[in-house]
Amino acid sequence: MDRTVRIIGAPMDYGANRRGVDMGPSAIRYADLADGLEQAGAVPVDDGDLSMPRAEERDPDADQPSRGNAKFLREIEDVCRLLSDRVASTLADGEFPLVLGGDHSVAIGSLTGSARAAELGVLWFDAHADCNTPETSPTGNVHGMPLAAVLGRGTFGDTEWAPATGLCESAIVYVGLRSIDERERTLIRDSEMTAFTMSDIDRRGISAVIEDALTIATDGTDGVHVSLDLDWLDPRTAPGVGTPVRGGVTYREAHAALEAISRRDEADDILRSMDVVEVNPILDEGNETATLASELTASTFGKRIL
Ligand code: 5AB
Ligand code: MN
Ligand code: MN
Ligand code: MN
Repeated sequence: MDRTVRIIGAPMDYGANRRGVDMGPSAIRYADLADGLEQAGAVPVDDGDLSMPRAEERDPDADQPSRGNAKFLREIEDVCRLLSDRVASTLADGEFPLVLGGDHSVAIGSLTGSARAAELGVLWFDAHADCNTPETSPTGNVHGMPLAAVLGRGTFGDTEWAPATGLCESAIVYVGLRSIDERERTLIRDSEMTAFTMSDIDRRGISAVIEDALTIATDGTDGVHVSLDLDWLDPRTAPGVGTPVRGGVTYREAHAALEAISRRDEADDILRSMDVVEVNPILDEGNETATLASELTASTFGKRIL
């Protein structure tokens, strides 16, 4: 399949505790992303990076959306509006949007953009559930809120972009959760989303879990968005992340999962958009987390050992 993959850098760090994760796009590109995509049979086109507003330059008196304690929400909304348009127009041109974060708040832009013209399922690979609202968040960091934001939970319901058109709540599937805040647990239980935790992977194996996840994410949808937070992996394998949690998937399990997606995609053409987020080169060792991000992306697009 000669698929054109448009690489969109989103060096956002407003949603995490700032600094470092904004260098993710460069580090992932440096780790031979374009080569890997070519080896997977795709045609990479690099769009460069979206420009980020500098908080220091903003008018301090301009209206901040008053949504609980969500930090830098105005800056994040501005960037995500741009990103959303970029993702939507990439899809309209028949190309595949690949968003490089940046922190996970960029998913607000990629998901709203991708769901604009399709019923969308989501595979969310993460240690965390990322469904706090400004009211429930223990930190105020928006990278812990993107799913609540696009579903319009809490005060996110007052925004003009939520709930995201086309986003299919019952086709949102978490894989690999192991760190959930108390009120996220309630939100997940009361939602239509499906959550596969690390215990599910322990008991059933990654291959069985990912097959179920794919079936749920594709049920009644036109395509799937893959959101890959590198803290999904065990921190021994992916040390360059801001919020590491012990007990994540191994190198092999991660590859097995993303190769399974590419096989399903070859059969049924399910992949629609993707983001790769939370790589923090300052915390990394020898760019190994960015290298992993690059390799896992190539696997998702069909790069094989043989
Ligand atoms: B990540 C925490 N749940 O809301 C919060 O890395 C952590 O995008 C969020 O998954 C981690 O701040 C966000 C405690
Ligand atoms: Mn995340
Ligand atoms: Mn995470
Ligand atoms: Mn993180």
